[in-house]
Amino acid sequence: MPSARPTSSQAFTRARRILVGGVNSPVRAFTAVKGRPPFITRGKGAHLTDQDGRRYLDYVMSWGPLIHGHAPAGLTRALTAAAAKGTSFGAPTILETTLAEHVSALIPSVEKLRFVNSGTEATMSAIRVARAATKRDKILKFKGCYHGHTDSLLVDAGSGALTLGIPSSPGVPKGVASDTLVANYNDLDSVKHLFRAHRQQIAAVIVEPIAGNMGVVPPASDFLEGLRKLCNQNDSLLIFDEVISGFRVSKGGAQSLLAVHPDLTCLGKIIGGGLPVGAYGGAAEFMSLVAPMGEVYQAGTLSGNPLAMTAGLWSLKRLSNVLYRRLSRMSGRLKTGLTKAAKDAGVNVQVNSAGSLLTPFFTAKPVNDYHSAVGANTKKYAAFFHAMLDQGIYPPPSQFEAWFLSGAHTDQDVEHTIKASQKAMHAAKRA
Ligand code: KE4
Repeated sequence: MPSARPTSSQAFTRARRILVGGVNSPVRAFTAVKGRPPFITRGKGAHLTDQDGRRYLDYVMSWGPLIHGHAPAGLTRALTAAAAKGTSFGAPTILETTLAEHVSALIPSVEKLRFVNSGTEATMSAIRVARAATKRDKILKFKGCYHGHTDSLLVDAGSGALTLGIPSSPGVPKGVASDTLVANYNDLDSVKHLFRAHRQQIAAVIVEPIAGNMGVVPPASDFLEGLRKLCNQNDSLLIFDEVISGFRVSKGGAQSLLAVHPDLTCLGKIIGGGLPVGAYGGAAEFMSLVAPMGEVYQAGTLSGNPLAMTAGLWSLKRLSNVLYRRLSRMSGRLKTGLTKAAKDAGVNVQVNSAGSLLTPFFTAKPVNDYHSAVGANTKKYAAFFHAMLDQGIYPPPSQFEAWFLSGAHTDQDVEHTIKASQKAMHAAKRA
């Protein structure tokens, strides 16, 4: 008699014996919302199924890569065919060139690029290029922005670091952290102050052009243009971390949507279609500093591997204005519905959104930076989250993350989510 399929809870108990916290990325452990995470057996379209056979409408979507949903049939076919030819060669392939050409055609500021295996590698490498190009050590980031877990950027970080309350991680040497300056998002004066205090010492400003890791916080109208001007005035590079916003908020990412162009761009998530990919790129004058053309060293065993390139190409080729219009329409409807459900339940909620990204903040005040984001009531979010999960809706297990829609979501899914939120808002009210 085959053993009965383990439940999610049994799977979690087993996982915690060998995997740190039972997970391979902290936010998945449900620490912020308490409870035990479902262990997923498959995804299809906009839905997940767990070990217990429960089905969920998914608004995490692997944290952003799956703009076309889980396991689209065409992608599965393309990956199966690619895998049959080999998973990795450690040698160049035309696939890498073709995907790079697609990225550059959609994001023209990326004249030359390098594929890596994660967003962390992309931002880490872009910082290295900026330091080499300017011969300066300091970098400037924003409180609550998350750029992956490289030492110099794990200072006042967002996402999982903010979720777990460790925005500046132990293990980051003081010497490294001292070269990381931190300003406030949407506060140009805080940036001007640091440029004045560290004249000609700042190699680069790195920013999420539309912040997703405090929850969704769009830029104020003058913010990005202001950063562009300050970087020009101070001979510093402007780096857009578009790991979330790239190909998410428009075909050309945030820089195309908002018409502000960085010197370097970091990408990930959607360009891998659910396989591990990152990329960094920008003006050829800067990227030519990278080995083997230049002396800035960066390398990776599986960088540009044929499976990830196949998935990325499949995904980028199917980006269309029709898709973005649909995503924005569904996101707008969801925002309106969540806002009304909160109002009807007498709960203070501010829903921030940008394209198909959104976050319901459980607070009465507008959320436009780190301080207003962390003022949200995480207990109420947790109660809302579990009430949604109990109804088969799977939002991010943290107040400080973005919800992701996909082309696989439907108007009916959105209406179902809004209806479930009416009950979940009452759960938040009681928390
Ligand atoms: P990865 O190293 O996780 O591929 O990418 C790091 C990264 C860089 N820049 C931005 C703007 C990002 O959002 C991320 C990673 N995003 C988180 C979700 N907020 C990944 C989820 C997780 O950490 O498990």
